[in-house]
Amino acid sequence: MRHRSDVAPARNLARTAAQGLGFASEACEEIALVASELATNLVKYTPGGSLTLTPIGGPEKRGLQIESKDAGPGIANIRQALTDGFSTSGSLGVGLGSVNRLTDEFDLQSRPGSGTHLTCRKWIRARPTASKDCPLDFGVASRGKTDPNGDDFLVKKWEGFALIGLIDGCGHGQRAHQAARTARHYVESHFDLPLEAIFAGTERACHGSRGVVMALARFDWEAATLTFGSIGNIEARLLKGDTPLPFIVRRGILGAHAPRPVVATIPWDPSNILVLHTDGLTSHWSATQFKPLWGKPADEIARELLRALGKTLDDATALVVAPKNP
Ligand SMILES: [Mn+2]
Repeated sequence: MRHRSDVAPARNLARTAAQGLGFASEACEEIALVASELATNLVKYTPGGSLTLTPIGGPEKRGLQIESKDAGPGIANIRQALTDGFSTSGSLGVGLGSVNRLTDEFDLQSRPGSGTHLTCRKWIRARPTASKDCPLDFGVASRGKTDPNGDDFLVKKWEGFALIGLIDGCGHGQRAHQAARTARHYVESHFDLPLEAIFAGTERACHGSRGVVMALARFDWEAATLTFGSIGNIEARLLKGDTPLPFIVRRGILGAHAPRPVVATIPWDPSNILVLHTDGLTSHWSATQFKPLWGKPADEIARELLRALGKTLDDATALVVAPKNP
C-alpha cells in the first residue's frame, strides 16, 4: 500500500474474496468497507504497509481474516483510536471504531515507534433451519430520569434462539444515552456470537464513552437452555421458578477495562419467569410478592414491576421473559 490509488483495488479485492467465500451481500459490503478503512490508514500514515486477506475456518464455519501490518509510528492511544468517529488530522487509527463494529474478532497490537499489527476476522453467519416455535414472551418497560433515557435494551429472535440484553449507561442524560446506544448497536450487529465475544467487542466499542453495565441472556428452546453473562449492576432474578439463578456477576464497567464476564449455561424451563432490571428499580423485592402477576403477558409484568419498584432518581428499565401461553 503506497498510494491513494491502492485503496479502491484493495476494497474490490476484499469484496470479491468475501463473495467467493459465500458471505451475504450486506456482509460483503461491510468487509469491503473494513478493507477500505484499513487501506486508507496505511497509505495516509504508513506507506509501505501491507493488507492481507486470508480465508479461515473449516467445513462447518468459514470466514475471512483481514490483517493490516505496518512499520509506522504506531498508535499512541489505542482506546481513543477505537472510539467511533475519532479523527484528528495526521493521526493513525481513524476508522478503527467502525472496523471493530463491522467485524467479529479484533486484535490490535501497537506501540509508538514500533508499528501496528491489526488482525480482524468476520465469520459467515450460519442459517439455522427447522425449529420449534418460540415458547417465550418478552416484555419491557422503561422510563428515563430525564430525556434521553440512559437505559437501553434489546430483544433479538432468530431460528430457535433469542438474545435479550439490558444496558445501563453510566450516569444520566445524553452521554449515558450515547454509551448505552453504542453498546446496543454492537450487540445487535453481533447477536449470534458467543456471549464472551459480544462482551469483548462491546468493551472496545464503548471506549471513549461513559461506559455501560450490561446483562445478556440467550435462550435456546431446542436445547431448553439459558446462557447468561453480566458485567456490573443489573439485577437478574426469577419471578417464578424453583431454584435461584446460579450466575456469577462481575463488577465493572464496559468501556473502562471491564473484567471478562463469567458466562454459564443452565437448563431453562419455559414456564419460569425471568426478570432483568436496572438499578433504577429497587432490588428489595421477593418473588412471592408478585405472585399475582404469574400468567400475565410479559409486558404487563414489566410495567407493573416498574410501577411498583421504580425510583424517580434514576433511569429505570425492567425486561421480562415469561411463558408465551401461560
Ligand atoms: Mn442506573
